[in-house]
Amino acid sequence: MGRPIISCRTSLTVNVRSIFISDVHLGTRGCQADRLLDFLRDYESEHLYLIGDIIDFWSMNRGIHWTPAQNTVVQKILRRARHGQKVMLIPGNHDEAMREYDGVSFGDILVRREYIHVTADGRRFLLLHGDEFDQVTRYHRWLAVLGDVGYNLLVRINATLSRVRRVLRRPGYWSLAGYAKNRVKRAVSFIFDFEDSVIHAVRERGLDGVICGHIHNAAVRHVDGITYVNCGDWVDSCTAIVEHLDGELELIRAWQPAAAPRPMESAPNGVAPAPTVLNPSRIELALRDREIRL
Ligand SMILES: [Mn+2]
Repeated sequence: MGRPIISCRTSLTVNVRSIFISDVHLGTRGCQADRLLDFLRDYESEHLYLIGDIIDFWSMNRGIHWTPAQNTVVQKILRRARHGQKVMLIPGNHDEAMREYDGVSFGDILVRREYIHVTADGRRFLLLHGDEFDQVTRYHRWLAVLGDVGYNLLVRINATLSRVRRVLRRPGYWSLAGYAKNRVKRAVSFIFDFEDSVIHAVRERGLDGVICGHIHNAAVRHVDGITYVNCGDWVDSCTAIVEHLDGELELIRAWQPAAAPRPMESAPNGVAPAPTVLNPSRIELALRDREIRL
């Protein structure tokens, strides 16, 4: 036994003021704990903000998928807290039980329902998970849980399809992407609706911006004087936000997927369209979007 030898990492640790991550979904098959560990190895910070859906209790009700790498993630975070980094957990909807512990510290990790972070350059950002602004999880919890089951199933089906595609080395296979593509437009409108309502709320409160998660769609956008920041996720896109020492916020993509073939709009001459690399969170959004219309 023993740890596998990790290939030599050439990158040096980057010191940043803050790290913001969300939607790690520990306890699920989809959680990309290894990539998160790589990221945490590369970035050191004074503040570490965990902005919701870190441990996925919803999914664990149906079965726990807990790997050694996921254990290490928890250990590394606890260690950071022990060594004086300011670690804060802001629960999301998948770890909503933690919301009852607003203001309580667990092993040097402070739990807050929401928090205002002041950047090095003096801007005030509201930190919150963001499900409060998702009409589905807010008003139709059972639909959200249903969508969650469907999402996990689709992710697994798609993983199998990808494997088959690789083995067969052929482009003409039935793809879930086709299924998803029809709904991309509505999924995009879901994202815009979410972002708009978050931005509206932040403006009402007289803040400079917001840093949230929940919709698995990382972004740093400036909209009419408000900075909208989303941490993305560690299930699909492997993204985080860092605040540099001067207060600048940057979106880090810890993993870039191999160049994806461009999706074709139509299938000329009866040839099946080229396979599209599928973004599972888009499916999740599409599912939710469909359910809103039920
Ligand atoms: Mn969430």
